Amino acid sequence: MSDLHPTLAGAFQTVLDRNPGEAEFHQAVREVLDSLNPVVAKNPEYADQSIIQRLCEPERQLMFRVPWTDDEGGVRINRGFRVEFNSALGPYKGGLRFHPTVNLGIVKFLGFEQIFKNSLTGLPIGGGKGGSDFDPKGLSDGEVMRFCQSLMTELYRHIGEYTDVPAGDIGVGGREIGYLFGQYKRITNRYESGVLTGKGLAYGGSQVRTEATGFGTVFFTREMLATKGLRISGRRVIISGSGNVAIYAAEKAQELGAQVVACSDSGGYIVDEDGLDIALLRQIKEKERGRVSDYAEQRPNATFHAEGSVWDVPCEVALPCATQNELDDDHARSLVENGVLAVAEGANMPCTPKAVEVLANAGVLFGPGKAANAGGVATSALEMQQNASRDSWHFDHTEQRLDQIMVDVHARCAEAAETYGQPGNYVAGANIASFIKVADAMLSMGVI
Ligand code: NDP
Ligand code: 2IT
Repeated sequence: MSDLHPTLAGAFQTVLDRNPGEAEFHQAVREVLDSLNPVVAKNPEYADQSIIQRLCEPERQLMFRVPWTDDEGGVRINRGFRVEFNSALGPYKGGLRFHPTVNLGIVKFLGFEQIFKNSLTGLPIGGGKGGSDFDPKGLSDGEVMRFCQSLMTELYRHIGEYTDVPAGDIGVGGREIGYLFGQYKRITNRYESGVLTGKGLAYGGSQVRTEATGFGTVFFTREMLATKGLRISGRRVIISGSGNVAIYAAEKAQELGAQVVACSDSGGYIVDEDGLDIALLRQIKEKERGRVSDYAEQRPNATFHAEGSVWDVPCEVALPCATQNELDDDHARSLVENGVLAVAEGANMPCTPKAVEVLANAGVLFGPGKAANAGGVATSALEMQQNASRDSWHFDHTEQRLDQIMVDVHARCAEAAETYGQPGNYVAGANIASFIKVADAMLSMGVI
């Protein structure tokens, strides 16, 4: 951590005072502010009009009760959230997370990250996030449907294609978005396709949205490696998680010739020296809603490990694609000792600040989440474009758009890092490039 410019230090203190106990939110804010010293020093206008303070205060925070009935007839209560963080660049945009660990601080950290990520895409989307402490694991489709309908019965009044456009995140995939869209359509009596993204292909979804976050993370990794004259082809890759982001990161890495040998879930990790069988993994995770341990049982050379960490598996490229703070400084040291060349965050803030420091000191290429996983939300914006024009693009065309967006995100980060004297530092580059665009938009619009 650096010593902060007085404006940044003041803004950070306000965040600590005003949001007690929200450790992940503090962490996300601090990481951005740590990059902004040279920006504020060079451009004093960004210290004016309380731009930094305003950026750290959500425009609107919604919290509501979500009652639903389980299959036994019992009434259950969850808490729903939507934090509409910043709309300087466009309608609030960001996913919904359903996981028992969700609370206001988690949603604020994710919403804050989303402002900068969305700015980096170059597309007209503001930042927001939402979700619930609902745990879909082990519930029937009917229970998940009733929960989604209840959540939308409150959420519908706050969202809209020009206002706030939710999508998926942990625990929210195609099934949940379908139920949410159905209830929105029913309550409003409007077929407003652009109100949610990640929809099914049959009703206004975009090709490549399912794959986009994982594919984009691998495209970003490819770009980072290329700056050192390296290729991903032939490299040994490990991935954490085995959900939406992890599966499609693995698929694209394999398609580009890498050997993907490990992935995980909250129960442990698997190693498959034959290279992951993605079709089998998808069958188990997406269709059967099973565990990685089930995968190990069905593959002759795969092993399941309930103890230890996936980060102890030797690799050249590591892609954390599960959750926040899942890769700490000990894990980072283990990766470095095993010769890792590049780490790209498919998840949001999976590496702790100390882990990032260890990787940076060892000269490992490091792609922060707000850049490396921006392909998901970027393709959501492409879905909004298709919905607005009542059009639907082919897979190859959409994937080419995503690839170019990731090339551009990489270039924006690299250029800002260079301009502000930190070549190769993608953390600084991502924070600076994205901040400048949002701050310029906010300055233009006056004090609102
Ligand atoms: P999924 O729900 O599809 O998968 C999540 C995966 O991470 C599962 O394997 C899950 O294991 C594991 N996981 C979740 N929480 C924990 C935990 N506390 N400890 C250990 N493992 C955990 O989610 P996604 O793949 O969509 O999201 C993964 C990450 O990527 C998140 O950080 C999300 O914010 C980020 N992201 C997602 C985008 C998207 O488009 N979906 C876009 C950009 C970022 P288990 O099943 O055992 O819980
Ligand atoms: O963290 C993220 O960028 C997402 N969960 C995707 C958000 C979106 O609106 O597609």
